[in-house]
Amino acid sequence: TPPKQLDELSKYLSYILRHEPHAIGLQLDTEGWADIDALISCSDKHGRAIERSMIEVVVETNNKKRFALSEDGRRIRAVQGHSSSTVQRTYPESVPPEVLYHGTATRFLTSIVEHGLRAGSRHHVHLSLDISTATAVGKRHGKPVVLEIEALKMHRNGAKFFLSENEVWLTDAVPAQFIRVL
Ligand code: HQG
Repeated sequence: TPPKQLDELSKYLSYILRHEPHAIGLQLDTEGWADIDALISCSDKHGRAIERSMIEVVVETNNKKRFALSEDGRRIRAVQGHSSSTVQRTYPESVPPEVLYHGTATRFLTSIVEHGLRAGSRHHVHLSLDISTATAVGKRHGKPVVLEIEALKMHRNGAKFFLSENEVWLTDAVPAQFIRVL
């Protein structure tokens, strides 16, 4: 399968498994799992032919490890990034490093400095371990700017942090006092 086709399938899976399973009449459980046979047949009914082997290749080769298969290989889920309200994934709580980074666009700065970081339509604020990843995330929204977050200090103040299987740090919100614009 050509890389472009895999990339396209990855985007489709992100859309369905994070945001709009109902667009194809697919059911996710609260932990975000979808039955792969159901995903294939729902997709088929909506004009998209997917082979199981292609799904497996996407799960394995995806650059950000966005998807995971269940141990029995029958189910698939997005690892993070959900906005769908049926999904209420739980993540292991972790103690964050001293600082984490958040990439955003300059046009959001005024609001972020005033209100702090909010999860918006997703379930969590997403934070990165390094500046280059954060810069790439910020570019998706416009002229990128990176924010340094005093994660450990937040944690000591009672904020919970979660680490997803693909190394994305998640927290509910970041108050403005813990944010420094780089
Ligand atoms: C901004 C990608 C104004 C926030 C990435 C961001 C990530 C505010 C945007 C994952 C705000 C939300 C998530 C406030 C936050 N006022 N703007 N108070 N608080 N914002 O896409 O973090 O490649 O929902 O800065 O790698 O950009 O898809 O979140 O710019 O891990 O796997 O509101 O998505 O992963 O945008 O990206 P998003 P995000 P994938």
